[in-house]
Parts: sequence; C-alpha cells; structure tokens
Amino acid sequence: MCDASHSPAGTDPRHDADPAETAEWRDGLQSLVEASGADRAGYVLDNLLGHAATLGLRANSQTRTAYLNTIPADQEPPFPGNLAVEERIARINRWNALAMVVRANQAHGELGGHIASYASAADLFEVGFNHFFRAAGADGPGDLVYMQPHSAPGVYARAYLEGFLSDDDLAHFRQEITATARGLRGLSSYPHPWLMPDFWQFPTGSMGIGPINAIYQARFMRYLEHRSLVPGADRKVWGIFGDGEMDEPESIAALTLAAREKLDNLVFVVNCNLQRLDGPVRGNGRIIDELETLYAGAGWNVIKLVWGSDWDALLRRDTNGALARAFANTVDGQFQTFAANDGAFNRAHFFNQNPELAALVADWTDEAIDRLHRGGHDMVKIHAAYHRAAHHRGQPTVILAQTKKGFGMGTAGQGKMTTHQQKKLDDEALLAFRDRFALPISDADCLALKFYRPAEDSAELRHLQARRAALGGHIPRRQTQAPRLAPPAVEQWARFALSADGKEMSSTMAIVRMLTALLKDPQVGPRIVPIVADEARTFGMANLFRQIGIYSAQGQLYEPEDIGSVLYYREARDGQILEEGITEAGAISSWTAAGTSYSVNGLPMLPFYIYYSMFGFQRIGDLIWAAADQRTRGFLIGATSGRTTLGGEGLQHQDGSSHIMAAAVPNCRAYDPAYAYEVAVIVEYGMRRMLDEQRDEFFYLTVTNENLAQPDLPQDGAAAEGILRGMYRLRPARQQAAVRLLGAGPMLREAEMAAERLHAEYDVDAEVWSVTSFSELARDGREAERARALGLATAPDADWVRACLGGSDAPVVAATDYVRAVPEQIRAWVPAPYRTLGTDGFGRSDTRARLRDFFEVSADWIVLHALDSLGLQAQADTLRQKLGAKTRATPPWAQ
Ligand SMILES: Cc1ncc(C[n+]2csc(CCOP(=O)(O)OP(=O)(O)O)c2C)c(N)n1
Ligand SMILES: [Mg+2]
Repeated sequence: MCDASHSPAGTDPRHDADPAETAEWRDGLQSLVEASGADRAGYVLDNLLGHAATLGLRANSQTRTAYLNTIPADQEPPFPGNLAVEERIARINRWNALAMVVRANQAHGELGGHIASYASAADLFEVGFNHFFRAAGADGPGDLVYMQPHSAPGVYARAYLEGFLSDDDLAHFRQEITATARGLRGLSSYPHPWLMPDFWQFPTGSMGIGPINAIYQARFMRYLEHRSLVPGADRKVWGIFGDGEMDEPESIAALTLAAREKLDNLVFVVNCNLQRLDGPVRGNGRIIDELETLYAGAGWNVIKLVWGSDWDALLRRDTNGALARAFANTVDGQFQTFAANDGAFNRAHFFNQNPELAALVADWTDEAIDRLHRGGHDMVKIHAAYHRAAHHRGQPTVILAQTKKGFGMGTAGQGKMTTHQQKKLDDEALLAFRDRFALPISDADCLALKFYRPAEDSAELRHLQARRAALGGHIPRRQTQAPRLAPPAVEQWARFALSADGKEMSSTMAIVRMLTALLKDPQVGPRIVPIVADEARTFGMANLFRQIGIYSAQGQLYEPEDIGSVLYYREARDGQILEEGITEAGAISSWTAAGTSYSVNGLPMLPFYIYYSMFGFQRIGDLIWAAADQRTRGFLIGATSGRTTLGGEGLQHQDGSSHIMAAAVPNCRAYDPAYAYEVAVIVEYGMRRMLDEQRDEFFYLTVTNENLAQPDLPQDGAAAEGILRGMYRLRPARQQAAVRLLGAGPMLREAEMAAERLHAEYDVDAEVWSVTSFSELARDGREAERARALGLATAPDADWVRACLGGSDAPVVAATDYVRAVPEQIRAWVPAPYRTLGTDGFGRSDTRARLRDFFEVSADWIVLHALDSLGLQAQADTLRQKLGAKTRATPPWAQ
C-alpha cells in the first residue's frame, strides 16, 4: 500500500500545519489548469519550482504523478488510421505469433518460444508499424527500432501479413538448421543479424543490451550530423523493451547521457505488463511509478499510458478522486491478480472496496468491467503517446505503457504467474483465443494451428500495405550494401614502424602514432572514430584532443584550464573523439554504433575503441558478443595489456584471459603482437578486410606499454604472411635448431633472450618464433583437420602450425603473458614435445621482472623448460638451484 503523502487527491493531515491554506494553493493551480490549460499550468509549476530553488526552499520535487495517463483524453489527437481494421490486423498477428510458437513446440517439444510477451505488446508494436516506424527509402534514412527479443514471433507475424515472410518461413520458427536442409529459411528465436542479415538490425536477446545500444545509437546519429558526415534528418530511434528488463544495469546506465545530450530523436516504449519471468516486477510497489521517478529524475520526458479510453468515462464520473486514490493504494501484485481474473472478480475486489467506487460501476455489467482496457491495449491512446513523443523537443521520451501479460490468453495465461513460459495451449484454449479475438478461422484450421492471411484485396491487407508504403516500406530490414573504402598504403602511416631501426618504443605508443597519422588521411581519416573511456592520457592520446577535438553536442562552454597548452582539452561540436567517461558499456555501445554505420547509415566508419584490455572482454563481453552478431566492423585495442607487463597497475587491470574470451567469438580476429611493425601489418590487414573487402569481422589487438628496441620488418616477405596467419620465424637457428621457442606479445623478448642464453651458456641452438595469434593458428589447424577428415578438395596439405614447425621433432616451448589455455589451443598441431608457459593465477602489483619470475615465464624459465625438454638434467639442475626451485613447491596459480 502506498504512503498517504503520495496520494494526489488529498493532503496528509499529519504533516499539514494549515490545510485551508494548502487547499487555496491547490485551488489556484486547479483554476490555472482550467483557464489556461495543462501546458501553461505545467510551465508555471516548473517555473515556480525553479524559483523555489533560488529561494533555498527544500522543495520535495515531485517526479511522481498520479497513477493516471499523462495525456488527458481531451488532448489526444484524432486517430488518423482505421481503428477497426488496425485492431483486426493486430488480432491476426496475435494469432499467427501464437500459432508459430505452439506449432514449433508441438513438432519438437524442446523448442520454446514465448507467447505472453507479444500478446501484451501487440498493440504497442502495431501502432508503431502503422503510423510511426519509417523505413529507409526515398524520403529519408528511416527510423531504427530496437525490438524486445521474445516478441520476435509478433514481428515475424507482421512481416508475414506484409508478404515478406512466407508460410514456410513461419513454419520454421526456431528451426534454422532444419529449414536450411530443406532449402528454406528458418526464423531465429530472437533478433539475430548474423543469422538473418537482411532482416534484423539489432540483436537485443540479452536483456539490457537493446536499451543501452539504442541510446548510444541515437547519440551517434547526432555525432554524424554534427560532424557533417550525414545531413540532418528527422530520424528516430525507437526501443520497445520490457519492464523487467529495466532492472538490468545496462538498461538504465545511460539515461542521464540521453537527457544531457538532449536526444529528442530517441523514444523508449516500456511495456509495463507488470510481470517478468518468475513473477511480478514489483509485486509490492508500482513499476510504472518507480520508472517515472527514475526517468524523470534523469531528465527524460515521461508519458504514462496507464488506462484505456473506456476508463475515461469512469474517471469523468469520479468527481471525488476515489479512483485515483484506489489506484494509488493498489500495488502491482494486486493489479496482476486483477488481470488474471474476470469482471465479477474485479467488481468484488476492486470496485467494491468502498461505496464510492462501487457506485461508479453500479450500472455496468461484469462483461463491461472485464473489457476495461489498460492503456497499452488502446490504440487511440498509444497513438496519442507516440505522437507526443515523436514531436517532443529537447529531451528523450519514455512511454510507460501498462498492459496485461498474456493479454487475451484467457484462463490459459493472462496475468498468470507462469505465463512467460507458456508455449502449449490445449484445444479449448485455442478455440477460446480465436473467439476472444473474433478471428475468421474454422475450428479445424484453429486446431491445426494454420496461419491466417486474409486475401490480398481484403481491407486489412490493403490498409496495412498502404500504411507501410506511406512509411517507406517494410521494417525491420537490414541494409547490407555499403560503399567500399580503400585504406591508404601502410607506408603512409606506419613507415616509422616498418623501418624502426632499433628505436625504443612501446607497441601502445606505436599504435597511437599510427592512429594519429591515419587520422590525417583525407579518405579514411574522417571516418575514424577514436573512442576512450577516460583513459586517453593513459595511452598517450592527449595529443589528439587538440588535433581532432572531443565531440560535444554543446561545443565548449568554458575556458579550459589548460588553454595555453598545445595539447589543451578541446571540446567541439564537430569533435571526432568520443570521450565516454568511465563507462565501458557505453563506450562499446558507441563502438558498435560506429562499426555498424556501414549498414545503418550506408556510411562506413572505422571505430578504434582503446581501453585497458582487462575491462573489455571480461567486463563487457556480452556487449561484444552482441556487436559480433550485429556484424560490427572495427578495432578493439587492448591497451595496455598483459598480466606481467602491466606491473605496478591496479591488480584488477592485469589481464591474463582476454585472448581466451576473444578466441570464442567467431568473427573476432585477435592478435597479440610484440613489435610495432607487426601492429602495422595487422592494422593494415584489418582495414583492408573490413573497409575494402567488407567482411563482417572485427579485430582485437593487445598492445603494451613496455618500451622495446623496435626492429625493422624482416625483408624476406614471409614475415607479413606469418604475422597475419599467427606465427613466423623471427630468428633462425645458427645451424639446426635443437629447440624451438615461441614467444607471444611481450614474451617474445623473453624468448629471444632465452635463445641467446641457451646458446651462450649451454651451447644449445634455439630458433625463435613470434606468435601473433594463437587463436588464428588454432582456427587454421581446426579447419585443415576438418577438411581432411571430410575429404574436402579444399583441404590444405598442412595447417600453418605444421607448415612452420614440421620436419623436426625438436621440442617446442611457448611463452605468453596470458593463461596457458591460450598457447594450449595449438597443441594438437605441434609435431613435437610441447611445453606452454603462461600467467595462470591472480596477479601481483610488483615489478615486471619479479612478476615474470613469479609466474615462471621469464627467459630463465623458458631456458629451464628447454633444457628439461631436451633431457639436459645436469644443466637444468644448476638453473633449478638458481631459480630457488626447492622453495617453489606451490605453483603461482595456487597462491
Ligand atoms: C541478460 C538476460 N538475462 C535473462 C534473460 C532471460 N529472459 C528472457 S525474457 C525474461 C523476462 C523478461 O521480462 P520483461 O522484460 O518484463 O518482458 P515481458 O516478457 O514481461 O514483456 C528473461 C528473464 C535474458 N534474455 N537476458
Ligand atoms: Mg514484463
């Protein structure tokens, strides 16, 4: 029950010293509303609140309004469509969506799917499709719609009526593999651009990703406009999300950003069916009120859409505010119970609470009470809310629409605790559903779950096609064509790295220098989007502040403290850097928006998101997974990285695992280069693959802040191929290698030192290989093995690992700054005894040298394992002593 102080209809006598005076002020406001209208009264109220703040009054600012619609009935614009026809279309979609799920489940019991979510959201979708969601076409670039994932069946049902999905498609909901085997196409359970590249644009399946991606998408649109890369357009980002989904931190993490940046191109529709999967979202409170406070507090325009038109008559009758008081005293758990029960129950338990309420419906039948709609099931009210949202200026808008979960599923599901996972309906429930929505489907067709599509010249299809034609065509539709962009020749931006001539430099410094040079390229330069999450100075990128500016929609309203410096902190409306502040989730969302611009805007952009590698895959791996699904093209730069190389940093920063996680993302190409020239070769290759060849893949590079004497790119030509395929021979043996040392990233130097020591101190001839990517090597190995097993004509003679290490059985020792699982990936293809050294365990914040010794990856340890592999025990014993082997019984990963 709600605190009386929140009651809009009265004051709380316990805290009111002068109720008569309070009433006068209230009456004054009431008169203003009556005389000048709600907008004017709202303005005056805001003005007074602003003034109150200047007087130092502690106004308990009310971001919570009554549990009523924000838009009064008399302010609704006329409904422009054909209500009866549009309601019939929605009913047909409800049926086809339901039939799709139940059919898939009947055929294969393990195939799930959701009915209740779309059942509650159908009208919210339909009004959007009929009146608001514009497709890309001659009239403009089109709107972008982030759709609730488990409402996908409804979106497919709509596409079926529009004629761009077929009966066969619908019959293969959740059967992508079966369908492909039959030469058909299956429909993925959730929005999935990887599986349905010409249909879905945004993968929203993991709750929270849709909302945050949508916000940064709307922000990126502005960025492109402000940088004059696209013309200004009245283009909107819509998002239809669940009320339960709002509990995800990502959903609400960027609300203030959206308001701060005045993203009036953004509209959230939160389907408040009051339930999530297990039960009520806020059984003991009201989610709509809570979200109103949250969004209004963050600076959004909030539209509550709580009650349908048929409540208006009751509210007009209710001159004493009894209804508003009853709403204020009813919690969501109770509203859910009302949703699950019929008119008689609602009369007995809601209206009969007191005589005033009972009187309101005294002359109503139970059926009429049963038909009282919630706001999110009333197309006229939904239209009014969308219309206001679409025309609102200066703020993003959220529409909080109250619905019933499982609407129309009757006793089989409406408002039931278990409705979320309902995917079976018995015959009786199917027939009841058909009758409830008056669908012209015979008993036999109903029980056979036949899809229903009215005749092409029916009123429904003609109307629907006309509406979509007026809005530019079908949606969702993903654009796959984009212009190619030829990257500049590597010598233009990385000569310093290719011919480094032994100069000392870290690979982090090298990549920043490359980026700085690339930014000057007339073709690619303007398309680069450098993204940082408050770490630009860490990576030596402060020079870019002045050079290309930090994007800020407002420009720079202050004189920066360091204005006199050549590197001053320059914010500009056409600034190019996205400085996101400390939000990796936000930064990766920007990266995704930029990296999919080739599709969304037909304008290829090239994002470089540069961050501490530990705060990437580990922190926001699911957002990266969604970006991969979304076919994002761009660079992720783990700078700085490594578990021992980041010595002295906060322990949480030390990364020993990101390469394992990156290896699991199918279209991520992950590299751990050691030298600046390797970085150059990989960046050049990445640009060529993504911008020119337009492959849907992205590149992950880890670089480090360890200064190294940088050698030149070996001139033999084989190095470049090896760098890209994952390994190449850096130092040949003097005569014949007795042992082969593999070093990755910062451990390459250790391997080189180990080779020297093996030669000088033990007379062991060692060759050294630079491994730039264990994951690429492993992929290659797997592919070759599979092709051979399948007898495919494309099977290569050997995988790259064997091509490099074959022809000798000299032992191989690999060292990495990551966990051993990284080099272990290639064990199957190493044709000799193989040892892997890595950094398993928790880090320490000690010096690099001590860390490398602690984790047993330093040159000494590489030497020890080389000697041990060769059976040179006497020599190994001396070294064991030097390393204090006896005191090291517990391995580092157990400490
Ligand atoms: C990150 C994540 N966690 C859990 C789920 C599983 N899941 C799918 S839908 C759902 C409930 C959604 O409730 P709500 O957002 O209120 O949507 P409704 O179905 O009620 O419209 C859950 C828990 C998921 N998809 N993603
Ligand atoms: Mg819900």
